[in-house]
Amino acid sequence: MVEEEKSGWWGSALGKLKTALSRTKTALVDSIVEEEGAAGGDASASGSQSGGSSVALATSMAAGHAPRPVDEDYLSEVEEKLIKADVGLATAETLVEHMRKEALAKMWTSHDVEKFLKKEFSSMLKAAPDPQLKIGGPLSVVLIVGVNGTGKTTSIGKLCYRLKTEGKKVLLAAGDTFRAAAETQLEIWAERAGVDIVRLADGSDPGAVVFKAIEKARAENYDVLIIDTAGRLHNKVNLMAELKKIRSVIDKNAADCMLESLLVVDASVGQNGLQQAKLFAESCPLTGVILSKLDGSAKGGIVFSIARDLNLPVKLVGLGEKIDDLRDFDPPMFVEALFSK
Ligand SMILES: Nc1nc2c(ncn2[C@@H]2O[C@H](COP(=O)(O)OP(=O)(O)O)[C@@H](O)[C@H]2O)c(=O)[nH]1
Ligand SMILES: [Mg+2]
Repeated sequence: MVEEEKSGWWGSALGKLKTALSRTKTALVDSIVEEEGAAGGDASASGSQSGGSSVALATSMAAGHAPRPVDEDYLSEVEEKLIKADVGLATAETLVEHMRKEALAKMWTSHDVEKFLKKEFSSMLKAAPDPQLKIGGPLSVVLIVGVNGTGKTTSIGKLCYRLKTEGKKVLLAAGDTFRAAAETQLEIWAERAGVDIVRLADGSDPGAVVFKAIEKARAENYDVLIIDTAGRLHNKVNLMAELKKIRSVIDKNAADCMLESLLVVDASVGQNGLQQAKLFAESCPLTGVILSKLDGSAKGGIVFSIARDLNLPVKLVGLGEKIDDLRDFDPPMFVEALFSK
């Protein structure tokens, strides 16, 4: 209830966030931190020696459960489950490697694994830059890039609505001039969110659209300019060259503005999204990620590989196709939710 009040108009996305988090919790924590009954092993074989573990062991045995002892079989299951939950191969291997020595020497149980994962997940997210969206100054520019179909235009629509609700004067730039339908789609979102848009003739140079939009935003005192871009051209080289050009128009004409350069990653495509991200980051320095479609089948572990492999913060998460299906990403809350009972 209190959470609902605090969330204000975020209310409807909150339920979807909880559902997404519980799916991630199942894949990333509950399936790994199994108890003896679920694993079918023998609790007495654990002979837990470490101080914390013996207390935990006694407590859960009293409650009729026994934590599972950690052995090589358990460790390889952990690795497999982490990979299935989308944390990525390198991250899964590193986590299990860190765990192995201590776990075997100190006769860890699944309780120790749980504590270890909580600490590691939390520090991975802490190590990435600040997840808060930076909007401020006389004009903020938000550049949105990403592969076709990841959810750029939809995320822009939601973000506009959010900023408009916060009282900001928002302008959109229809920089995906590759397909007329893309510009029309953005226009529909602009109308829904009640914000203005700069659209030039179909097939115009996106650099010209961005130039025009910056000019208008300055002349008419907009607070935020959000730029949509193409996610597919005739080939990748063209696309990356176009993004570089857009970026240089921003750097030349809006160097004094606060800039967010956000990559939209579709959570449901898993680790493929990471490869895409690396490619985009080469042409266009990024400040963060919008993780879209976390409401689908995604298992959410990708949040950790984005932090660890790309050293980027997830700043916003997309939870559906509606205008208010977008939330800030809050790392401590995310980790707490994964380990809540
Ligand atoms: N379920 C769900 N669908 C989304 C989300 N974001 C975008 N979509 C859908 O994904 C499809 C592609 O989105 P679009 O914004 O056109 O992608 P773009 O090509 O990157 O601009 C559309 O059908 C959107 O409705 C999300 O967070 N959740
Ligand atoms: Mg689009």
